[in-house]
Amino acid sequence: MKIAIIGMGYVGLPLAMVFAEAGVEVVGVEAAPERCDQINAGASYIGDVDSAALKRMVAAKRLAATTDYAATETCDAVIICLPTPLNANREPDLTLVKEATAKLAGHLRRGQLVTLESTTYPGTTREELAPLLEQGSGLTAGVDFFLAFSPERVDPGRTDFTTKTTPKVLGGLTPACTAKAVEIYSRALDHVVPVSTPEVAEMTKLLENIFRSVNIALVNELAMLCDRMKIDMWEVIDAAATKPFGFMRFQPGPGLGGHCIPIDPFYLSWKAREFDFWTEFIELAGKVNENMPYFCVEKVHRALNTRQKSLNGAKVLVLGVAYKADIDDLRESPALKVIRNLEGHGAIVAYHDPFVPELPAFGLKSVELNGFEVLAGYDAVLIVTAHSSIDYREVVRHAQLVVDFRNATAGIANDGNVWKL
Ligand code: SAJ
Repeated sequence: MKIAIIGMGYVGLPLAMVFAEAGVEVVGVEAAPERCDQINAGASYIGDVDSAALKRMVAAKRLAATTDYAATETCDAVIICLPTPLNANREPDLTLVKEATAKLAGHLRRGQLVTLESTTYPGTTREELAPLLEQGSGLTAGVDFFLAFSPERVDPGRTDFTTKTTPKVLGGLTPACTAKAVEIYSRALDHVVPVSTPEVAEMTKLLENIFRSVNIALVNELAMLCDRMKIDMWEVIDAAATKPFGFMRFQPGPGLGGHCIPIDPFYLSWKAREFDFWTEFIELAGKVNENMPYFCVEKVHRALNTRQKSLNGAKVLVLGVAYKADIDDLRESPALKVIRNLEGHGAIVAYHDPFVPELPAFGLKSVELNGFEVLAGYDAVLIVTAHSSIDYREVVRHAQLVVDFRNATAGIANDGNVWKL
């Protein structure tokens, strides 16, 4: 068996490795020549892919990368793993997927399977990809070639569930397309979950991520209420989490970051309008989550005020700017909105993040904590992303004032110098 994977990013390269390690020959079709060179040299640029393992697959001629779509012609399957962002008007942007599909169509062969893995609205596979592939090849989807959707479920940095071990949903244009996708993916993945149509598979991924966005917004809204009612929301969540059934812990924070949760729900709300349907939960969750960076800055305002200090002119250190703990990804990070908002109020902002050496957009470099003494020189230290490598006991011990948006200081005794979201 030989497969092609279009897009050697945080989804495509791990998937390529799983197929290669299962004995399948894989060709990665990647637009960036330098990435092709790195892959062919066995040098991984994706945290979840070990360079030594990559080098072994390349040496065994089970994995190679190219910019040339002609390489797909000899493959049994072609899997598309490309970004699906929102455009400036926060509408779905399928440009990359459509351009790749049009290029692929010129090389499509009878009997091949094409699978889209990029998160998108229900109907994309049938309404957008099928016509593009048919027009470019003269072949008919579901008759001459197989077509399916299979949502990616990659969580970068996670080790308990990996690309190989996470159940994989597959929905084909026809039952034969689904069966072909099951045959191909079962060669490499531990669990495949066939569903009846691409739309079911497309909607499955959106439900998964909207579920998170809405529940995070719920705890964010209750955190703002608890702030006003002087109730410790973190204690409430810990107590609620003792319920062994019917409850799932989510935590308030400074907002939603990442390339999935802040983006994916709006693919569905956009499509829903075509059906005269308003996805109010998605919109409301977006509004609540988008407000969190501003709520957090207002909290800093109040904390400084209790020390007769104004935000204007205050020296503020932000601890953690990545969008979530223990990774280096800045995409949609709420920390960036917090910093911009603080500076807008006249604060003098610095940051420390062991994973992010600099923030060119702000002209900032991560400051070294060394012995933590440096923290005493700031009017406020904000825990925006709680990387596990930082000793928060030392932070509380040295900082004049800590505003903790992640409950990283839970259980650490303090002299009243800690405010929590
Ligand atoms: N966040 C909160 N409170 C929470 C959980 C998350 O404020 O209780 C924030 C995070 O700080 C982050 C954002 O939301 O800024 C997103 O966090 P996330 O834990 O959802 O992490 P992501 O964005 O990496 O989501 C990915 C998704 N994976 C895929 O789309 C394949 C998501 O479906 C996974 O459920 C999630 O990882 C996960 O469980 O880690």
